[in-house]
Amino acid sequence: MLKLHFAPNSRAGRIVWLLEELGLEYELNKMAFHPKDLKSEEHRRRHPLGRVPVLDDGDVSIYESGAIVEYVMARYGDGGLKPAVDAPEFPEYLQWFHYCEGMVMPPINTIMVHSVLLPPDRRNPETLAQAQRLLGRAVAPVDAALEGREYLIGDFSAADIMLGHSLFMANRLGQVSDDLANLKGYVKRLEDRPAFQTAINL
Ligand SMILES: N[C@@H](CCC(=O)N[C@@H](CS)C(=O)NCC(=O)O)C(=O)O
Repeated sequence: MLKLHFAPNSRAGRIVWLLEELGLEYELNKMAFHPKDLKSEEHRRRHPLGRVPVLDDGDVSIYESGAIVEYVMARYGDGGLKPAVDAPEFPEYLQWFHYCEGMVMPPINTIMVHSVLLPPDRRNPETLAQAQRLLGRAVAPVDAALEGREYLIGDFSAADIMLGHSLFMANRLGQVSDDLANLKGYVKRLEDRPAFQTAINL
């Protein structure tokens, strides 16, 4: 059985969300989002940086949320949540799938570090403001792409699990302006999905 190494309020939620959307069975190793669990010797054997998510599948152990999503879909997805390679939506699917870790998560990480994780005396307001500007610029094209669409490529896909999860996090951090009405509505639609609710409430 698939075993997911998980911590709440992390990218590991993407994998729970995916597994729930696909109706797959899995076992959960729920750790605290705390160095005592994530930086333990046991977890560092699974992930050298002591991060989540990590997925075990028999002899396979794999980390990087995007890679895990691709792995699960390829081995167990039965062709779901992804357009066919020759479908017109395929390039855009790839673009938004990778835009998540490539363009949106880097400023979110910096915002987290300089507004939540570091003790107040070590936070840098200039670094924070620069990351907020970068994130604002990164999410604007997503808002434009969502004009007249329910999901990123029309139908719900794994690109929504990747990028949608980041946009949910950005919104929760108060970083999605009310002017971005398409994005606000999109995050709400994602939040209404039962599989998303399961992932976020673990
Ligand atoms: N690019 C990696 C990022 C993994 C990552 O940084 N995970 C965070 C949680 S969202 C983590 O484990 N942080 C713990 C730490 O930095 O100590 C992925 O997509 O899986």
